Amino acid sequence: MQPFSGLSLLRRGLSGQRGWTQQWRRAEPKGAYDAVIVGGGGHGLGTAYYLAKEHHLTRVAVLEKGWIGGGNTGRNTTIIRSNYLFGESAALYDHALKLWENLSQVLNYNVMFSQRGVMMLAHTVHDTQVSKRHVHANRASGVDNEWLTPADAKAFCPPLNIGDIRYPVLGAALQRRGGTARHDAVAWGYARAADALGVDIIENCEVTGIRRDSNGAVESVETTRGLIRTPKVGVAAAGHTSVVMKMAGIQLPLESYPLQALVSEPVKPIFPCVVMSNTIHAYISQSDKGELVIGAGTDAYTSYTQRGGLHISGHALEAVCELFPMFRRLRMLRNWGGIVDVTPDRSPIIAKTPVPGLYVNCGWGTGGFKATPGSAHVFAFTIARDEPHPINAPFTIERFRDGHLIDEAAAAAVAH
Ligand code: FAD
Ligand code: PYC
Repeated sequence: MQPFSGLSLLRRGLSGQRGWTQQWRRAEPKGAYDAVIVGGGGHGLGTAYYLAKEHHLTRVAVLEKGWIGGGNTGRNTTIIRSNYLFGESAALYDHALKLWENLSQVLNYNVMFSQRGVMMLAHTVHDTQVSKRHVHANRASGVDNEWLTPADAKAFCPPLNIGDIRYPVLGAALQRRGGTARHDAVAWGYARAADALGVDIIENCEVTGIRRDSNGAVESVETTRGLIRTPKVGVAAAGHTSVVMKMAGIQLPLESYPLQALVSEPVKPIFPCVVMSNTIHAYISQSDKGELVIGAGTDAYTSYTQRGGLHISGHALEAVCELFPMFRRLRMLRNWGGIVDVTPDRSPIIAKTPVPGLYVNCGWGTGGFKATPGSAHVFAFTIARDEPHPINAPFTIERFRDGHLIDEAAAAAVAH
């Protein structure tokens, strides 16, 4: 879209925005594609973009059962960091963090990436030991992370109460390169850039079946808008991955839980960073609109309903009020939930599957937004070349059989 002068912008606004160009075409499904991506969240759209941009596969469709970014991509609390424990994870999440640093320029779309720092609080001796272990491990693998005393933590985030509270702040791990981004801008930015490279983005198109040929390889997908032939299907369906994979006869070690978040009424800029507390199950930042963005833990029960138990968000709010007493009188405006797909080791699966031509990107649980560009980048490589990129090579399905787990339960930060 061309930049508008102030007057022309006003005129266009008053005329009901007639004349504004659509950001991506409203594509009709074709009969055949070289590759089909199931799921129009950040991971699926990003994968289609990198398939076209880096692997020159442009006969690609993204099939989305609802609207672009209407899944977890548009429901998350947008925390971005790469302070995971193991080398495999640090490589994956830091690959993503480096891509975030240039994403607005690369997509020519402002994803509002803000490296305001992510501070993870320690409230117990055990927390302190675990956090320090993460700090040392991260620094050893070249990922920034530093240990702060309670006074340093308060200096970094002045609203923090480090006084004599039920969960005293014993210190914090700070990743200064961490921060937030505007979640739906990420979906829209990738959608627009992929569309410009010829990718068809097809909304309101649910995949209902995956057909295989006599050799067992992927042949086509059945959708609510007709049959589409393709030799390659990449599934990036987050909380509904088990349902989609079952269509090809594959059972994955995934459990789907509701995870919820809420926002307050907007207030002036008051909160300078992101603060997370694993022990208390609450995390908080302030959006550019001024709302406090607050997240809670997962529900205890598996479910596909996009709402969580009220007591879970009540608990998170109590914790936030204890840590930041100045927020006690703020009103909450709305809350919502998303369905997160959780693996036994809390690390994702980005891999080929036993079905030739079928690839899966899932298991991000409560923490896949931060990985969006990196995950999409290596998933596109895997689909295009039919082999994993070195970064996602450890994130196989087989690890749950052969025991090469990547246990990131502590780094996942949200209890699940
Ligand atoms: P999604 O955005 O969910 O996209 C999957 C898409 O697949 C959906 O749009 C869905 O409609 C579509 N789909 C499903 N089935 C079909 C089908 N049969 N046919 C066609 N389409 C289908 N992560 C972080 O890193 N930081 C955070 O702060 C953070 N906070 C979170 C807070 C909440 C409340 C929630 C719910 C999640 C949070 N996450 C966070 C996790 C993060 O949102 C997800 O891991 C990430 O967005 C997953 O992206 P995705 O593109 O894989 O999935
Ligand atoms: O993975 O950092 C994270 C996160 C924060 C809130 C939900 N997930």
